[in-house]
Amino acid sequence: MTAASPAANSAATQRFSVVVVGAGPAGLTVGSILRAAGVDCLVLETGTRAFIERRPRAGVIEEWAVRGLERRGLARTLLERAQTHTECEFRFAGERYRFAYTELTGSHHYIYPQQFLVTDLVREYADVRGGEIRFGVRDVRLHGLESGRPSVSYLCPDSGERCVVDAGFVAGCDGARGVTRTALPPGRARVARHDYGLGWLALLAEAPPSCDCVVFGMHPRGFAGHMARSPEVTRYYLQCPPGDDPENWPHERVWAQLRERLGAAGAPPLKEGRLIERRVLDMHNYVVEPMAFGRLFLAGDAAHLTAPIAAKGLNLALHDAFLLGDGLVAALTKGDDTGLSGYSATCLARVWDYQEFSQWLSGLYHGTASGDPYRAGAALARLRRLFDSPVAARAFAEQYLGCRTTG
Ligand code: RFL
Repeated sequence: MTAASPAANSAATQRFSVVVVGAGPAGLTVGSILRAAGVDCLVLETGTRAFIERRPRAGVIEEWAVRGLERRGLARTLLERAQTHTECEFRFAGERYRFAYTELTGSHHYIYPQQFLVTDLVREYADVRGGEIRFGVRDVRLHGLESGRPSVSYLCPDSGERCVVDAGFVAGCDGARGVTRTALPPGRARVARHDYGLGWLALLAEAPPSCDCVVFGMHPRGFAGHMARSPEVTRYYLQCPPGDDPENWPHERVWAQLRERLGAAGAPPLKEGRLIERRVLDMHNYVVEPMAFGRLFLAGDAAHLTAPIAAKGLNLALHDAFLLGDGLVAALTKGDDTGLSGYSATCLARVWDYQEFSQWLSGLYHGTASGDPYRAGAALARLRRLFDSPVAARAFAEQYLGCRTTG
């Protein structure tokens, strides 16, 4: 929400060089980069610390992103605890096809649950680097963006009073449901949207992984996915109608559908367990262009959404955060604005690359169950090409790992 000026009952105004809205992977990474350079900054978060440290979401992190965290001193625990994956498996027409992407690229994936990463980042930002963070804030509003003297106000959870903070810069890192994106003046930003018209039932099972790698099942009844999260917890996906009610998916139906859609000759049986998360995600994407207005810079899901089809959202959030954190440090400590002025265009190049890959992958995952023999035939051709053509295989591996654009 935008407001011209803060409300009248403001407590004394404070000032920070940067106010970061949102303590997800993007916001905490930006904050940690700023603190490492001695820049004062404030992170505002609507959730509690316990809530953000337990919220399960992503788990597949690309190697370049982990190297980026490592270079900024943010990957120590991740590198000790994360698994590495070098292959994935496609199952279709009753057969298993192993795809060894590390052999083709020299690059691999890390498997590390997002809530572990957020726990590491909040500890590093607040406890180690001494960054200020306010949890449980309400009704965050941005002011003065047009004047070039921004401020951010919010309702304090304890007093209920509206607090005002003057900000040299604002980092909008408040995710897909945040408010900073809506502060862009109409006509100054374009929002490109795509709706896939389908849903995924996202599941977390209290069960060890059933395979040593990510598995994608292309089946006439719909796509199914298997992704390790930890030795005790596994994520599964089942394609379903958009807007479907998770109550339509009781335990027995879920496991029967997973067994059917992921079934293939010689595949080990699925290790079943209690379902600790069952939610329907409607598959849609958006991209805000440009990702900056004056002294407001958007990062992560606040600026662009990629449905979990290609497991890219967290990776893009980290890419934005590296560029934004480094750009803000250069501007604030050296007076060098080059990073900030190129921020939006550099981020968007990778964003659109991943958006296009997500489209391509959606055709491959969902064509078989589309009910349209033309799309089903094309999906099968797309799959076979990965195993018939070394050039196609390498192109896929580069996109899957995000290693083409980083070189
Ligand atoms: P986040 O993580 O949503 O963090 C935003 C933070 O802002 C807070 N907030 C506010 N704070 C202050 N004021 C407001 N008005 C606020 N409104 C919201 C929120 O409480 C939150 O703490 O955004 P960020 O940092 O941009 O990170 C993006 C990623 O979280 C997201 O892209 C990924 O989780 C997407 N994703 C995946 N990405 C991958 O790269 N690999 C994966 O394997 C992967 N799997 C997934 C996923 C997303 C999923 N869901 C639930 C959509 C699997 C799933 C099921």
